[in-house]
Amino acid sequence: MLIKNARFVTGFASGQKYSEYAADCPIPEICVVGRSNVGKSTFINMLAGQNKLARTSSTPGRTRLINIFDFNNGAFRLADLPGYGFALASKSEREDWGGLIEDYLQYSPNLKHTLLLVDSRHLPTRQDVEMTEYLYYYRMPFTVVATKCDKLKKSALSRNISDIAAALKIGRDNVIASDVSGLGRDKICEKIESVL
Ligand SMILES: Nc1nc2c(ncn2[C@@H]2O[C@H](COP(=O)(O)OP(=O)(O)OP(=O)(O)O)[C@@H](O)[C@H]2O)c(=O)[nH]1
Ligand SMILES: [Mg+2]
Repeated sequence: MLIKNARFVTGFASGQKYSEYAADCPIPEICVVGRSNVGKSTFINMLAGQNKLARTSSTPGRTRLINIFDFNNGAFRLADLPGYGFALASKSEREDWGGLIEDYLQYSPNLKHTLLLVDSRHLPTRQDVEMTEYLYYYRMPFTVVATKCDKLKKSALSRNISDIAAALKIGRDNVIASDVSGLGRDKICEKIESVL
């Protein structure tokens, strides 16, 4: 799968609005989930080959909506979701975001696959583990993507990928190493192709 073009479609503040909309345009969708600041929006830009498609920020809590991006003129869509576990958000906001992520996962009619992003420098958080348990429970296929690999030396990266896979109880081959410079792009594109 070669990515030829990408564009922002629209953002949704409620799971219900989103699912009404999505039911009317059955384009296969892949979502990007993970903790706040892990690099979800940066990852989407990296795949698209565009710097400013999805808004990124060094401050956690940038993405607050379900943002939908169209790739290759309707071949598939990516959903950029708000991050979880942002400690500085007010309690109601934190709960809202959790709600929005879960609403998306439960009610997205076109969801085919989930990309769970984790930080390559750290072991998965409790919420990352809960997310994998959630996806297993609902039998939703997913792939783990380790972000920010440019920040690690090769030997540390290899060790961390093994540790992340073990912590999430998945095979090492199910963790794709990625970074903003394009590492992992080909593997992700292959994965998307196999999902479609
Ligand atoms: N060095 C490096 N920095 C990265 C990489 N990916 C993301 N970042 C940085 O990490 C910060 C967060 O990136 P975002 O893409 O906004 O993260 P997000 O997961 O969308 O965050 P929320 O929308 O708040 O949930 C930004 O300062 C990015 O520049 C990467 O591969 N390498
Ligand atoms: Mg974001």
